Amino acid sequence: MDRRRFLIRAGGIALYPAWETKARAQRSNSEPSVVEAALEARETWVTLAGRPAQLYTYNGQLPGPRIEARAGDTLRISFRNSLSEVTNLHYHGLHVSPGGNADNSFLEVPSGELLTYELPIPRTHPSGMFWYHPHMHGSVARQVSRGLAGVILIRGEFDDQPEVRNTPEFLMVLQDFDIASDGQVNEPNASEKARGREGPLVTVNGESNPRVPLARNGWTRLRLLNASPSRFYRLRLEGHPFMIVGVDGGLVEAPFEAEELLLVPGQRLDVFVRGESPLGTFRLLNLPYDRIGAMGGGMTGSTFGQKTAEPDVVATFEYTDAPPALWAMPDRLAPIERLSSPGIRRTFRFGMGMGMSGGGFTINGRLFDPKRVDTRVELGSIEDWDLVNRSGMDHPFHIHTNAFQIVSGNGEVEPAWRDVVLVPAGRSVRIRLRFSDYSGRAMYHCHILDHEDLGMMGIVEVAP
Ligand SMILES: [Cu+2]
Repeated sequence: MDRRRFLIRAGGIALYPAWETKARAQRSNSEPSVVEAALEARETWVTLAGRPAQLYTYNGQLPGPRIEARAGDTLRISFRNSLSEVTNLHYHGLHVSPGGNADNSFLEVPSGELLTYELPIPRTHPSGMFWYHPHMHGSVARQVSRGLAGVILIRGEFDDQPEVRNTPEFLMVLQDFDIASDGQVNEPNASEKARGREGPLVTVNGESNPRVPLARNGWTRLRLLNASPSRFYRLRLEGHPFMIVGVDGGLVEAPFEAEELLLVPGQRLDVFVRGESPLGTFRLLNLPYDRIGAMGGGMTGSTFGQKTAEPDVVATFEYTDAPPALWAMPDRLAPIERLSSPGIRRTFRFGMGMGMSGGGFTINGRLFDPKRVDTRVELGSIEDWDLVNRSGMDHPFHIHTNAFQIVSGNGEVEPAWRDVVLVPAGRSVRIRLRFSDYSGRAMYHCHILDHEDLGMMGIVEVAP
């Protein structure tokens, strides 16, 4: 057993860095257990897209080790910070406590120190794809851009169904990097940070254009995560529509087909691909998307947000012959509760004061202040939040602890719970939130991580 396998153990589950996985069911009837994992953030030379690069990793792996658990389990994560700078962990999308040693983004782990996070996952927690990454204010973009990200899968009834369990499943963690010829990460300048840093090297699980097998006469399940600091992915798979079964941390009510997927930073998608073409290869393309709009034109020396002639190839799917396994996708998955219309409505305006007069990256005109509560809500209450973006750039909004539903404004109105929503430039999106189970303080922010670091973040306090 190598050191990595030895270090990473979980209650009944060995965690290993394989990205092909099966929705395992052996623990479906077992009692909730404690899932233990040891994570160490450290600077490491790794092979990135076939070349050496000096990155930040969890346990030397890119992305970090996959952690699997079920609703009702407790995650116990012994985290060691072996970086030469302060960091911490956020458990993106999990509905767990934002206080104590749980998903508490106010915690800081100094260089050389150890902190044990303990996250009891409610028995009612949805199954889905979540992820962990640093949330150290001011350093989030830099630390994530150097590689710090890992997947947490919560398994549930859907995964336990024999057809789903027997479907090949691939995790695809999308990260982009800007690496110099000496293998060091290039740090962006001020205007690149203002736009949100993007690296020209697009990777899936640390590889450039990996080959992914596609089962002929069967389904292939893809679990996609955008772990990039700023880059949007607009994905199309040649010759194959996607069957979307889940967004962010849960299943949709009714699976639906889409020709393209838009994945903004922080978002996850759970999709199935029907393999019924002749044997061959098909490219997963990243199509142009303009997230900066009019602003980009005023900035020199940048290709960000501009249309390019040739789309990037993110991965290449290659058919493998397999016994027929094209089961009928159910019309209905989990019913999504419709939240009743609330009495409380609030407005959150994204602001970008870019000039000499300052202003910075703000929500409702204010820069993030860790000592200030911006929004006070009641435990158990339902609220509508209007996210207003009159700036010239798209902002993906994320809130910790509680997922929300989209009411109107960006076209994504199929019933689903989400924890990231794109608020396009010049538009407003209304979301409906319920502050369930946990009192305390949590954060909401733009998930373009440079914008978050520059101040586009606020604190909500849930009163018991
Ligand atoms: Cu933003």
